[in-house]
Amino acid sequence: MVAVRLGSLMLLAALSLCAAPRTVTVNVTADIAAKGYAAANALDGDPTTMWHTPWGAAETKLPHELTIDLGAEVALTGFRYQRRLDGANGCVGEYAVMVSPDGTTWGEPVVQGTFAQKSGAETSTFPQPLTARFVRWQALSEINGRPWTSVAELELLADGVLFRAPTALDASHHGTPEPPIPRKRQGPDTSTLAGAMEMARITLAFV
Ligand SMILES: [Ca+2]
Repeated sequence: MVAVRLGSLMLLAALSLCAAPRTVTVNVTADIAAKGYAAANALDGDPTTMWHTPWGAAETKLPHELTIDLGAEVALTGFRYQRRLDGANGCVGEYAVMVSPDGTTWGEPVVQGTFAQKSGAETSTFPQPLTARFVRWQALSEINGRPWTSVAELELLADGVLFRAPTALDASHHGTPEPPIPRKRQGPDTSTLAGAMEMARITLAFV
C-alpha cells in the first residue's frame, strides 16, 4: 500500500517536472526607452519593472515598439500584455503585432486591435497560430491620448516556453546604465578616542 502511494507521488512529481516550461533567453530592443526603463524590463518576468518611453522634453511620437529576437523559429499563439501596476501613464490602447523570419522583412500585422481594459493584464490570441523568429509589438495609441508607452510585461505565448530577456545590461537603443549610487561618506568611528578627536576636528573645521 505504501509502495503504491510512493509510486503515485513519484509519478506526479515526474509529470509536474515534464510540464514545467523551459526558459528561452531572447534579445529585445525598443525604438526608444527612458533612462532606467529599458526594453528588457518588459520581458524580465517581474511585473514591478517596466519598459517606458521618455516623457517631457525627450518624448517622441507614437507608434512605439518592441522588437524581440527569439533566437530561432517558435510556434506562437498570441501574447499577454501586463500593464504597469502603479499608474496609467503609457498604458496601451491600440496595438499591432508583426512577425518576420529575418528581422528585416515585415509583413502586414498578424493581429491588430484595441485593448478592452485599462488596467491589469490582457491576452490577445492570434487569429491563426504562426511560426516566427522575430516579433515586433507595436503600441499605436495610449489610453489617454498621450505619446508614451509602458509595458510591465509582454509575454509571448508559446506552448511550454517562457521568454526572458537578460536585464544585467540596458537592452534598449537609447538606454544607458543608471549612474552608480554615490557611496555614503563614512565618518570616523567615534567610539574610539582617535575617532572622537577626528570628528571634533571635522566639526570645528566647518564652524
Ligand atoms: Ca517587468
